[in-house]
Amino acid sequence: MTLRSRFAALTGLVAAALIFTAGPASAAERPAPATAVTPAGAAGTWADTDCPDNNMCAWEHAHYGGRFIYMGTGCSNFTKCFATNFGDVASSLWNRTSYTWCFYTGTYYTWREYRVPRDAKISFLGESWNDAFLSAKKC
Ligand SMILES: [Ca+2]
Repeated sequence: MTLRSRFAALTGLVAAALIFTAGPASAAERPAPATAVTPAGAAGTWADTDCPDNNMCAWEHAHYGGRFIYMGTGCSNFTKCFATNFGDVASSLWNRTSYTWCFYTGTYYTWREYRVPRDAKISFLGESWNDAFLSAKKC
C-alpha cells in the first residue's frame, strides 16, 4: 500500500464516520422543550400542539416553528432561564393561561412592553416586535 492509497483509505473512514454521526434526528429523539421550571435541551421542530395548557408558549419562528419554550410564571432573562438562549428569538406566541402576559424588550421587565391577552394566539409578532423579547411575566 502506497502512502497515497493509505491516506485515501483513512480519509474515506473519516468521511464515513461523519456521515454516520451527522444524520438527522428522528422525531422520537426530539428533546424536551426548555421551560422555566425544567430546563432541557431545545432543538428540533415544534408545533402549536406542543404548547401545554396553562402555559405561555413562544417559538423561534413564525407559525409556531423552530425552537420552543413555555412558561408557567415568567422569566426575567430569556438568555438564562432556559437550557437554550432564547433572547431576541421569539417570533410567535400562544397564551394558554387565563391571564394577560407582558413581554419586554429588556431583561427584568424593562424597556418596551407588549401585552398578550389571555388565549391570544399570535402566528407572527410583526416587524416591530419580532426577535425582540428578553423577559416576560403575568402583567
Ligand atoms: Ca425568530
